[in-house]
Amino acid sequence: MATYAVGDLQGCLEPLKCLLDQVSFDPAKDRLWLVGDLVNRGPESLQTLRFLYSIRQSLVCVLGNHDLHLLAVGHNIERLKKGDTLREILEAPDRPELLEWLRQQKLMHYDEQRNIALVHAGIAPQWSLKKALKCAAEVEQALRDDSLVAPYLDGMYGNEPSKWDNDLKGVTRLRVITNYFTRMRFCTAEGKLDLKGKEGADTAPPGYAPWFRHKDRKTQDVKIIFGHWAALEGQCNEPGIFALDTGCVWGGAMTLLNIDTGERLSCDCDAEGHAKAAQPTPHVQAAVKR
Ligand SMILES: [Mn+2]
Repeated sequence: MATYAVGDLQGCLEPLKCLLDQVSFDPAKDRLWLVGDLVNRGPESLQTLRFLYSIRQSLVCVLGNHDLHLLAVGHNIERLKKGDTLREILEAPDRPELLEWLRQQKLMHYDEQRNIALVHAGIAPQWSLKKALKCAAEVEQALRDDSLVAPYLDGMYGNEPSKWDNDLKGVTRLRVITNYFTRMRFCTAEGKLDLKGKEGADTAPPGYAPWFRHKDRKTQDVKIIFGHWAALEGQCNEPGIFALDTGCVWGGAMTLLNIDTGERLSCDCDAEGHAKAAQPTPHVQAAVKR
């Protein structure tokens, strides 16, 4: 039995299958962790979601901003945006079960035995592990609650308030939690978010830094696997922090990490997010271990 984590899929099914083939992934024995942004932008969002649903017993999955956007559109709260490739899901006969499965997923997974956390964007530097799990659970409960899901998705959009405060209430509180887990890249040491910057780790505005780089970050003793930040190109040079978004949908690659050995494989993609044709062996990158 092996456990793998894969970076943002964004509806790119070919590179995912290429990677799973390379490790002879067996859903009956192996486990696959996904950092979220399962759909959107890429060529096969519906087929990707159907494939994941078919192996759902073998998955650990956290939600990304694109997955939450799909849920908001699916609940008639938000409209499709330019560049979205989600219509095929919304018009699919199996839309109800796919979206229902999606909204049961978490914002944060923590594997106690391995001391590894899985999140889409990151964990707020001022939050302990316990605090982060508690905050994630607040959003997860709202998503699963038939009477709270619509107000949550409706209130989820927006960049303000830019900083956590224990006294925040209602959907505002849930919005800030969601922004940390699914959209964060740069923040201050106190956790004030800058949600505009999308470039590399060295492009932080003055006073800001990548969330994982703050010296007093309270989850430094926890390994963290995350996606969302394609400009990092899978590298963050921070012990115990594993960046897996390598921009498959932008002509980059999709990355798979064997969680227990630290071995990484990648599958190169073309500009449309398909696996590049000639790819006899994926690149085996340097093992990344703490
Ligand atoms: Mn994302």
